Amino acid sequence: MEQYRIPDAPVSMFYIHDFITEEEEQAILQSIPAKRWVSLSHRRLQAVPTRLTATNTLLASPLPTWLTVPIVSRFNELGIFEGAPHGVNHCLINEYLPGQGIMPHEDGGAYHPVVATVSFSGSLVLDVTEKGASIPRDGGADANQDGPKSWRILQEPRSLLVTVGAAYDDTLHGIADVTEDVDLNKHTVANWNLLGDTQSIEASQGRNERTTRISLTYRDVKKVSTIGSKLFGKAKG
Ligand SMILES: O=C(O)CCC(=O)C(=O)O
Repeated sequence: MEQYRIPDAPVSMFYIHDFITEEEEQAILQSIPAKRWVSLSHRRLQAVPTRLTATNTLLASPLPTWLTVPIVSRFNELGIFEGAPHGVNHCLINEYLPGQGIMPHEDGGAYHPVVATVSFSGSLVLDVTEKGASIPRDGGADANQDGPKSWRILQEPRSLLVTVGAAYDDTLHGIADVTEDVDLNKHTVANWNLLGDTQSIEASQGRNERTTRISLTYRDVKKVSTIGSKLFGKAKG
């Protein structure tokens, strides 16, 4: 994974462009159930297999095949969830229209500290901000001696972003509710050198006009109850 490490970001973020092919992207998009969306104020969401309980417990049920093939075997080849007690057992599907986003937040203690996000359709900027002073200060897109540091990570369609360890524990992440990301260049985008296509951004003077973007965030929920598999039986593919 070392070659995919985002150099100026918190020490433990990785970016791989073209993690899936266009054909795989289309097949997965077409498999997302149209009727399971939950509308929130600034995006819509599906939790697979289900939402966590009030005690952050997952009622265990296998993920459907369209979510795991080919993505989870590629995670395994890269060792992304090595050390996670259950491997991948949960996936959140988020959809953002232009002008939608998600408030800065942390994913918290319900999950093993590894998140793997695969992006679909549009590109957008994920804003990552230091929570405290515990991340090594080894440079960054927005270095600031006084306040918390922040980084802009451009997520292209078909890319994978992996957040582990200190980046998981010590930063907040959010997506601005704008219709366009601006001022994108090698100085402001932490993963610029890892992007698949910088030319089109340069050609549009550092602008990324938002279109609908879908993300799949794969995780390992720490607390699992097997009552779920008894209730729901085998997952549908
Ligand atoms: O869509 C994304 O890339 C981020 C999603 C996210 O932050 C979350 O589901 O907690």
